[in-house]
Amino acid sequence: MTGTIRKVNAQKILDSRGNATIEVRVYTKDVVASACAPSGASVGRFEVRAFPEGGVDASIEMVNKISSKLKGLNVEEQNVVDSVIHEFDGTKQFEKLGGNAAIATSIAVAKAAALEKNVRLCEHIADGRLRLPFPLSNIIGGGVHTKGDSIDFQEFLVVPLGAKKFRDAAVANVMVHKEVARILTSQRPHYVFGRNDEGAWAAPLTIKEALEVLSNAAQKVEGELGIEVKIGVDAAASELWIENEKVYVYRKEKCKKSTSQQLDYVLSLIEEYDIFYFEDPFGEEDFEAFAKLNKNVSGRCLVTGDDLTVTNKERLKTALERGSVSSIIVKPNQVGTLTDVKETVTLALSNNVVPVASHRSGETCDSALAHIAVGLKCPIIKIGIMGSERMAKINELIRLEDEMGLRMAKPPFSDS
Ligand code: 2PG
Ligand code: MG
Repeated sequence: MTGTIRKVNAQKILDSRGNATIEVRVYTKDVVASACAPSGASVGRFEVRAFPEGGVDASIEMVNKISSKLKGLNVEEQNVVDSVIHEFDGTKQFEKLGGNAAIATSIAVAKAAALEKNVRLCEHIADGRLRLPFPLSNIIGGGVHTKGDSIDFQEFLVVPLGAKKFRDAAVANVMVHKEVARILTSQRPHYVFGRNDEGAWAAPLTIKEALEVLSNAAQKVEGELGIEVKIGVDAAASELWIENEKVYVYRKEKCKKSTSQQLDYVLSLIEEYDIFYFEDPFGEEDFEAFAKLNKNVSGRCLVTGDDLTVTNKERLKTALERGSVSSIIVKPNQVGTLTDVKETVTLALSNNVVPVASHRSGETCDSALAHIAVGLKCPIIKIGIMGSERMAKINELIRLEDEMGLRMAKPPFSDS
């Protein structure tokens, strides 16, 4: 029958950091579809496990085993496939199969269904009107994505919310990236600058220096293009938190902050630099501190959960009850199946929480994330702007814009 799964298998490939990851292939009579899983470096405690004990090889063995359970199912029935994946694993955290194998299988099935129907992946997973997301791009990087004496916060980002076309938005982010390099090299002519895991500039800066350089570059590009360019931060604060001492440790800046000092500090940065987007300002268990910040900046700055919510519906429910976030990161491999991703995004959207489809620091050239963002109506996609593995998603969105004539999503906090 059309769309019936004949077999599923997997292969060990390398990600953008050169680390092993998994690619899964799904075969029907007429099509073969494959999907690759990325990997994080700042991994949340509540994410599913990327690989089981035994790593990628053990995961591949498991995919060979799940093949007989998926054989005979139809690629159209994503829910059924995803529940078989859950049942087969039997653990909450995908400890047996590994979340990376689970998500790669789930997405490969969706890709096969799209191929069978001769439609694009975003059209297959969508219900309703398709819109293009605004690219939120990492321009200056620190934390665990950057080697050496790196900036204490992980990411300094921009999002060109004034762009009317995705292509213009992507170009704006590229221009900010280039302008930051120009400013840095003119300020420090004797340094050599390099790019980190996500293609962001690695630079010997303090947090405020990074924000200063980023703001200046964003303003310059804003003036040149006439497009509003907002700035954002991912503090990845779980990486700074020391549970025993109940403090955030800023290794580079040589200081420690209690939770209330962290709140004051984040608030002061939002005010001073007009920050539009703030991800993981507190540790992954602190729904309360998130809520205090969210209340203070509501309507002007997105307070985004990543390690806090881990694309998990139950954790999002807790965040909603407490008013902790106005936005959440959507990383498919944090949760393991496309059905889980959809449920989390639907819950977010129906509560006016902005879902931000997101890459991982270790990526592949798979462009499915672009389709997931479009198909599931995420108004923002967090994706770097340099490196082929990031460009694979950017260019896919440019293609979707050109070929399908899609329009941009509505920017958060706007009535347009
Ligand atoms: C993050 C991500 C992506 P990682 O913290 O948001 O930028 O990093 O994939 O290492 O978790
Ligand atoms: Mg993050």
